[in-house]
Amino acid sequence: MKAESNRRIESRATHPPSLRFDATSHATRSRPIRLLTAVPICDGHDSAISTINLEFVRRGLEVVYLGYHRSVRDVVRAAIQEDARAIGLSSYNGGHVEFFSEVLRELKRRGAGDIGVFGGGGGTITADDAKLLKRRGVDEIFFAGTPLDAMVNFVKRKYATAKKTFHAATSPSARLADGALAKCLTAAENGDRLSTLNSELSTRTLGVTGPGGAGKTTLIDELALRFLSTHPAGRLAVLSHDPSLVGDGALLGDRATMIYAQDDRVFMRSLATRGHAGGVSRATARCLDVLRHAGFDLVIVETVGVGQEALPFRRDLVDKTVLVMSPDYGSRLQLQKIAMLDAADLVVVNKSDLPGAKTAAAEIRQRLEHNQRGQRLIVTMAKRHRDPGVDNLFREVMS
Ligand code: B12
Repeated sequence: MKAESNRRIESRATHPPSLRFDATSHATRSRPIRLLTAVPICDGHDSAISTINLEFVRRGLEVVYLGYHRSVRDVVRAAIQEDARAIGLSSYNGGHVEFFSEVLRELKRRGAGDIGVFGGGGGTITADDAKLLKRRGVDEIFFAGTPLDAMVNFVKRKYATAKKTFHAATSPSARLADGALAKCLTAAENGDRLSTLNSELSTRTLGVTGPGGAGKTTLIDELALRFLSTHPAGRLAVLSHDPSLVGDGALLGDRATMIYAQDDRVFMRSLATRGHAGGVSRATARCLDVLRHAGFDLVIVETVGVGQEALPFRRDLVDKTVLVMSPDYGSRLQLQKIAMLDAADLVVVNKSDLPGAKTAAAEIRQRLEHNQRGQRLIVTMAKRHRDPGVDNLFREVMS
């Protein structure tokens, strides 16, 4: 089975799918500015950037937060995949001259010199360092005492329009580079016209949903690890959602918890729901189409944290669905009300080290047996390295 699936994947790698997108930009519609923020490697000072992120979101920006202790490579890969207009770095470890400069170099090396770079770091960045960094191409350095308002105004002025716009024309025979794919996804998200060809290749799609805090992102990261190690030539995409229901801003934070998904064979994209309730975005189906046509072997869609009534995956949106629950859902009566327990193909009770996990698994198993739909229950502890429960889940997903 595994050999067969690997053969299929390798043949895709040698014959990449042909793909063409015709995106016409509706320049008049307002779209949130997307930024990527991060704290450099060997630096755990994340309190400044956390405050700044929240203000950016409150003022209508979409902020993909990569977290702290991040390498140049991770920062640049993420900014390109997310089609961010700019990277905001918060640096306190004293290595800012080297780190900011290396980010600029790596962006240019990967053909993404249009992505802006700015940042701050209290009193650790001197005025002379800031001058040097600006000469090298950094757009702005903010010093201690700068009001948040000044930073927001700078971002809205400086990054109001994308420098490089996507029109069309990816070579039909070439596998899309991250940057071109990212621009296609932006076009799909913005409702631009797309035309795709050559849809005969099949991509496995998996939908993962569940309440906030159940451990969906960690579980997906562990699935990514297993995918990468069992499919040496395979490519994985993750489409991850966070809410923007009130206002235009959104904090897209799933990358900050990902470790294994920071790999060159993984393409991750964060989507804000942009006013759409129910767990995914209006653009999810279109973005999934783009990823299917781009020839990924597996695409995992992670919803926002959802409640009892949510059924985020339309009948044909994904091939298989997983509901991730933690054992603390409340009483047995609560279980009767969770709609996804009727719809999911696989149900995972994660955090099996928590008290009550055994009872939870027994109650949920009984609930699923009552459905008589052959739904599988899997018990996991995703935070544990090499958890056998996650191994089982991976086998079920790939079967
Ligand atoms: C809070 C703090 C901590 C907290 C961090 C909590 C956290 N989770 O962030 C704790 C106590 C954990 C800590 C630990 C350490 N710290 Co400390 N810490 C500080 C401190 C006091 C304040 C930094 C801060 O958050 N300021 C609040 C922000 C909002 O204000 P600001 O810095 O002025 O930033 C403004 C602008 O620069 C701008 N800005 C900042 N970032 C960004 C990013 C973007 C995108 C934008 C637009 C703007 C922007 O926004 C602010 C607006 O006014 C500084 C000293 C100082 N006064 O700067 C030391 C300091 C940074 N720490 C220092 C050190 C040495 C350490 C430790 C190594 C100590 C140790 N031996 O363990 C550890 C390392 C921890 C780690 N894992 O990296 C040194 C760094 C020295 C250096 N680089 O040469 C400093 C300078 C203290 C000192 N004088 O020695 N630290």
